Amino acid sequence: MTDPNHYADMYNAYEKTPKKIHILDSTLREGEQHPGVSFTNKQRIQIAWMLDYFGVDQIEISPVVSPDHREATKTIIQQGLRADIVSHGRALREDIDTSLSCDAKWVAAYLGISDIHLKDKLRITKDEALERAVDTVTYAKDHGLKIRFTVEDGSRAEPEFLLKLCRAIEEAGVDRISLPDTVGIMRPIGMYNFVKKIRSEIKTPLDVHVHNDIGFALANAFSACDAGVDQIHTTIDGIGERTGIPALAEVAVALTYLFKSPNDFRLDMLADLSRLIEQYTTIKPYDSKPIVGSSAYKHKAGTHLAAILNNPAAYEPIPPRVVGNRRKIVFGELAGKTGASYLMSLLGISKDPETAKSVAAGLKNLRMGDVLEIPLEDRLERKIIKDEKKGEK
Ligand code: HCA
Ligand code: CU
Repeated sequence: MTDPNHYADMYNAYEKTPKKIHILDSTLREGEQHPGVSFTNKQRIQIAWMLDYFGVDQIEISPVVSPDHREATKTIIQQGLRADIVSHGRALREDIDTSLSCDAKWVAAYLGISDIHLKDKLRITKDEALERAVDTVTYAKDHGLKIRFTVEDGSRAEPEFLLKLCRAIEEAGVDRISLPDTVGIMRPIGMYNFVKKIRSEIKTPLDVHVHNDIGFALANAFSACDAGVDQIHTTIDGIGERTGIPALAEVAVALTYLFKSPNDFRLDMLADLSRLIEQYTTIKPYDSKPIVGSSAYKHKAGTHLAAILNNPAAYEPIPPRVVGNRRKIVFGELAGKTGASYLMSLLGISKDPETAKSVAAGLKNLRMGDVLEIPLEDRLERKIIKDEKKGEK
């Protein structure tokens, strides 16, 4: 049989030599802007290590928010991780100085450039903003730093001014530009047009940073990739200001399976990364959260169970083992004959179609909804476990 995803892959039309898309994880910066989230320095260091081991390309943290954060930034930079540590702050010399005091090699500077941010937040003119942007980039370059510049609220900024500013910082030697949809107002085609406009004139590598206010963040991030960005910002579980940004798990899985972007992510850490954040924040991801949610690999309806017991790929895009999650089947009023007969075989009751039917009817009569959930490994997994047990003997 061909790969069950073969025709879907055809529609997804990934390129013959797919582009490498990088991940910047901002759990330690954007993530800490989520209400109720504040990590200890020990936790920050552990999270950085785990993200690095997982395989993200850049890890963002802000040393300017508190002395504690400055300490954490310094320590994480000292660890010599494989990922770049990006020290985030405002587009001001003093924030670059703070990053320098942490021995940062990479910095990020943000400046609101939409009319509303210029007028009602920063109270500066367009010319002053331009000057500040160029000054910040020049200052960072003069100090031997790599710098990403964020045109905050860029999706709502006047396009000609946005381009003018991008040209000016490119001229000043900026290494990356982050294009954010700060208030999550874009739809995928809009994001595509926005990025395309910049891409057609600017050669500097681009990041995409998109908020999820209306639920389009993940889709917008990938539209931006189609239009030419090569790095997506994520956080574990998508935590961040308000409704957050794309979740690391969803981005990493989509890059691997839907974009075929070459990478060496350890996807099997995804469920554990989510649990770690849950433990440190007490924010539990909702059950149906893609990839890491507790229901992401549960199967319930009788027709689904019948198929899953034969071949889980019938109702799963990728196996749970790949992302560190577990498959479970739910027995109850929807289990049907196949579900009932499987349950009987598990209980050691010899099954015949008639009894299975009565058990299925009995499960309905109980009127208890879902009665029982059990983990279900696929055949390959069972074989691996068996082989491992053999090896132990
Ligand atoms: C912020 C704004 C920001 C910056 C994004 C970036 C946004 O909270 O500082 O630096 O790429 O959403 O615009 O998170
Ligand atoms: Cu943001």
